[in-house]
Amino acid sequence: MHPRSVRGFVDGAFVEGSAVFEKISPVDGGVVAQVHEAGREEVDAAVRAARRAVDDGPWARMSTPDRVALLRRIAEGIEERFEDFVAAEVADTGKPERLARELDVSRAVANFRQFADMAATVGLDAFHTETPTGRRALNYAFRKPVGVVAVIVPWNLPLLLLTWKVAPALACGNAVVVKPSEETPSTAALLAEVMAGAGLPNGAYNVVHGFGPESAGEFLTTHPGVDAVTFTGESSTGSAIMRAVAPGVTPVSFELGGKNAAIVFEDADLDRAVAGLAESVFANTGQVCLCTERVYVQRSVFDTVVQGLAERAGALRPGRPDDPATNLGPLISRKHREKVLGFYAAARADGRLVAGGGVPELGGDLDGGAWIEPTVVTGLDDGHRAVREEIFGPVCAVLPFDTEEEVVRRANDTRYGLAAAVWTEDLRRGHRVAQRMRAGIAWVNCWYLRDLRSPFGGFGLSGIGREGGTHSLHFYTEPTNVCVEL
Ligand code: NAD
Ligand code: 6OD
Repeated sequence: MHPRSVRGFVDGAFVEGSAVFEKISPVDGGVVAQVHEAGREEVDAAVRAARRAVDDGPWARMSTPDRVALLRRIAEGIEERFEDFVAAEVADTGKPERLARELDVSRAVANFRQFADMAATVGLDAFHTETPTGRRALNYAFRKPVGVVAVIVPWNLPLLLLTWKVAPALACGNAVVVKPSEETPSTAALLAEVMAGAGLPNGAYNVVHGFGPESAGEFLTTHPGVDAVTFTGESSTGSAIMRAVAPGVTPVSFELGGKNAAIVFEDADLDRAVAGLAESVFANTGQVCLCTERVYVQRSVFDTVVQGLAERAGALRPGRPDDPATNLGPLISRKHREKVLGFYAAARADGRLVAGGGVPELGGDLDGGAWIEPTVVTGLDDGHRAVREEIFGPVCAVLPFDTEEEVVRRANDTRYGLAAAVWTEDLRRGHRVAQRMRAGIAWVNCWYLRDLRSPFGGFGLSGIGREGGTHSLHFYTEPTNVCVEL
């Protein structure tokens, strides 16, 4: 197939970059796209276009009901081109088409509808004040867009994570400059077509492509015209961005890495627990920040759970994304596979691989891809690097425990704090343990299920702030408290 050309989008028009790089398919190693990389000048043009859009013109003057209607038209626009989005996401990531349909593109539609609802219904914080000396006043917090928002996102759920930030930013009246991952540029560009078709005024949605350091990511985060940065990606990149924005004291919202624990008590419904655990470990080839990488299992049911997980790993079918039998995609790149294989080697040296551990031979052109076996490890200590560091692949370490107190301590013994899952039929224990998790979300008998109005984010190295529902509203607006003496 001839590689597509993916360009940036600035002030309502597609633009060339200062250089072009190749996007490589993780399925077979072929070139899927020629991507226009934004240099400093192109990034500057995007930020200026966004500034004009928020300061004056049709976007700045648009009423809330019109903005809400526009967000709903964007959702419809994605639905109308649903299969184009699926094809673009699959070409970049290699994920099974079914996953792109059921998760990535569906959630993009839901994100726009969710934040349209929020913008339509949100009220003002107001307080009636009476002082001891008898003065009375009405205080109300009038919310304004924060301004130009830089949106920097990773490659694992490209459109889902991008729209999770772009939808609330636009719902609050901001203009955005989006920097998608260099690995997954395509759906951000396609979304630009939908935005234009829905009637979004020029400059409200801009896309710059490129890498992080010394490329579009750095040029954007160091640009003095950016009023806020919302970022999803690795914790170390979050640190670099914090340093970049420090001179301007620019607000940040960070959704970063995780080393998520699941806890299986002996009273769990084990069939359901093993099915849920397998999904939480292997979904999207383990490339979801919420994926479980540490599984603590009460000793009496340890062997049953290990065997169940190994069977589920062995039953996964890697293959072409359009084959309905495929339920496991490749990793995003050969480079990422080297990193994950390094953890497999360390786990093999110090523990026992009960499933996987290598690279599958799929034959033909697929052997040029970034395929890897889903893997289950036992026999590692809590201090092992495969138990402490984020791997971001289809792998978990399974570790035995004896008591509730012990497992709470061990599960929380991490500098990350994104997600946790508790599997038990004892509801009181489920609530008790979930509440004690030092994590942004703690599931009981489920995984990756949540209301989009609820807070999403992490403790420690897993991030700064929360997004979702009115939590997003707080990040994407600045209030002026108006105090009127009565
Ligand atoms: P990454 O941090 O390498 O890259 C993310 C984005 O940041 C990309 O667009 C990249 O080009 C850009 N970038 C890199 N360096 C930069 C810099 N110095 N300045 C500005 N931009 C820069 O992450 P990744 O490898 O694309 O994604 C995987 C990571 O993302 C994992 O750690 C995963 O846990 C995390 N993640 C977290 C969440 C969450 O919600 N907490 C969600 C998805 C992914
Ligand atoms: O579902 C979401 O809203 C979200 N932010 C998910 C993050 C997944 C990480 O890879």
